[in-house]
Amino acid sequence: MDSNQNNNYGGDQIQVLEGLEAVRKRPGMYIGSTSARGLHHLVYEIVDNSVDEALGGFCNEISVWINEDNSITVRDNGRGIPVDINTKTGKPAVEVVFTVLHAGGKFGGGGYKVSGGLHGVGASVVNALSNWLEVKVYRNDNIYFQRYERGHVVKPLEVIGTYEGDSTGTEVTFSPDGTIFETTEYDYATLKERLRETAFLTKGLRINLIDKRTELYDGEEKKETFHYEGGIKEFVTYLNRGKQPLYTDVIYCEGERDGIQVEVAMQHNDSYTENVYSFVNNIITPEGGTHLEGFKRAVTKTINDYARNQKILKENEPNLAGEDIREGLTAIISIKISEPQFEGQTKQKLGNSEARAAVESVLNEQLVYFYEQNPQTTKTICEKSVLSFRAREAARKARDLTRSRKTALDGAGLPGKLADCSDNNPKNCEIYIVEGDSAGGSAKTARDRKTQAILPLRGKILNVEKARIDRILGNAEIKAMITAFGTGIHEDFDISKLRYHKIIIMTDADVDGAHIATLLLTFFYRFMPQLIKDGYVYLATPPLYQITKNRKNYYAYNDDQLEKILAEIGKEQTAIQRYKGLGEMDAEQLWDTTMDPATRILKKVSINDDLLSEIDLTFTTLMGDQVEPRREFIEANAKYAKNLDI
Ligand code: TSJ
Repeated sequence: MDSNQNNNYGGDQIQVLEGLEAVRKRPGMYIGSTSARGLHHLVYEIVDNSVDEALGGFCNEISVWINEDNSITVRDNGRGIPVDINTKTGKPAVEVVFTVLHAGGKFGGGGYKVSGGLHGVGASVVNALSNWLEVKVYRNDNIYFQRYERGHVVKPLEVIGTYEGDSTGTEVTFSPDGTIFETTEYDYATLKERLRETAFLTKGLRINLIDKRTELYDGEEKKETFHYEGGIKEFVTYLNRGKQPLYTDVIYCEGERDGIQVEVAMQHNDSYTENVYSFVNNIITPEGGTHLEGFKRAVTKTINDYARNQKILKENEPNLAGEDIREGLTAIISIKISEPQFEGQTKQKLGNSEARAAVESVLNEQLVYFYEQNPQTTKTICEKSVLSFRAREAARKARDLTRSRKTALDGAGLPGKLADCSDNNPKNCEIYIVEGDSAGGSAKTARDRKTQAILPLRGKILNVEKARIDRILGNAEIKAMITAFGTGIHEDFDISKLRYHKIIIMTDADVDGAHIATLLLTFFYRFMPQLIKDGYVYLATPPLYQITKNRKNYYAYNDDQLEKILAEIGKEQTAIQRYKGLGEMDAEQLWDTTMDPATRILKKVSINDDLLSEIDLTFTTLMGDQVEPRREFIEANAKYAKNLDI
């Protein structure tokens, strides 16, 4: 048995908190949403239980099947969920797991189960949101079986057979309820990436994914296996794919302090973006916490010590800042701790102070050793940090200029090209970022002066993916946006200072327009990601066609609409105009079609950050140096592109 097991299993520990009806009434409260994202979360909820079993050392293989009817089967080779009777409820433990909310979290089977905070709402939530769910437990030489429908037990737990050998385990199949989810179709690629991440974090664990929807693959099954003996070290290599690493080794440290297991892997690439992800008991901690602090402290201290010893830093020069050292760094910090405490509003920040000390101590010791053994690599890191430091110094002046000086009353310091709105309440205000001075002119005439501000941009803005901070902050268009928004950037970023609650990108409906929109989104994502996360960023939708008949104008935003309108009004005596750009519309047309809040179509930009490697890689691929990955991405995604006017 695992020495970290400190929660002996006892059926009596299970607490009855709420009925499953509450879950069906407000599914979003339990799984985030009922969109495709929520649908996929059901799988992770079930798989995480098997991963806990693996973390306890009781299981080394998990298989996930997407069945032909989009039901999901998860099977592991662990000990099998206990079936003995819980004295409080008089029911088998496995039944309690599936029918009582929060019951799952009260079992302390594995040594490192995440209790409280984060996920782990568990199997009962999946059960409540499924048409039906079946569980088979291979334990005590018997195969136990139970079926549930919409969370309710259909029959008592029964033994349906015996099995050969020592292959204990648990198998669960569930069919998500189509009356609850917007879609019930699983996406192979989404599950694949998430399961791959799970495998990276649990080295040695084998995860199989099998798609039985053979019609999708010319009659074949699709199957893949994820199994990484290198664990997070291989994860870092994977995250850096499509980038240029600065040195060949992935730096790897591992150790234990105070019963806390610490594992860190890292490698710099030649970009300017920091990609540091922290995990506690295999669960991502998006807001970091003490383990991340320990990591940052140790890296900053040991690199500064090395740079001074080697005289890369002169005596009179100040220390390198942590962010300089982490420029272009990809890293994973993964700790296992038996009683994690989570803090903060969303309970996503690790609070245990002993975790800070554990990470710091393991790293201080092992990094110094690595630097001694690998002087060339370490010198490369120091030199990259010094360059970043200099660029940041140069940028500071530029940045001071971009700090908004506008008070509630005066507009001093705002960019000259900005036509600001008069309302002082950001909630009522929106800013249109407009491609080109001519469209900017029409937009200024068209707008509602009280609530709509216009910022015209000349041509293509700088690609921030390929530039260092000093050049970025020296760029006039970027400066204008930062000043107009009022929030500052990076560590100065303050969402409460945002001057407009809608930031609307308005570009031509052609490939150049799409490119400019992508450049803007890259800038927002890298420098002000919270703008997107909090839902302040939108894309305007200008029409593609104007149809005129009997001096009446109709607008179509896509080809389907065009067909519909033509069918309605008749094709005869119409002189259809295909808009090439916003500049072809006069102010009134622009208002009617694109800017009038009563009739316009706005698309809200959102981030799905379930997969940590995906968005970063998308931006790197689309905006970075390497041509071949970009070509592949475009070919793979061409099927999603609409309204291309090439
Ligand atoms: F949560 C769940 F029911 F959905 C589920 C749990 C689904 C799947 C696919 C697997 C599991 C699961 C649970 N795999 N392994 C376990 N292990 C236990 O629940 C377990 C086994 C033995 C003991 C023990 O003390 O003997 C304790 C526990 C918690």
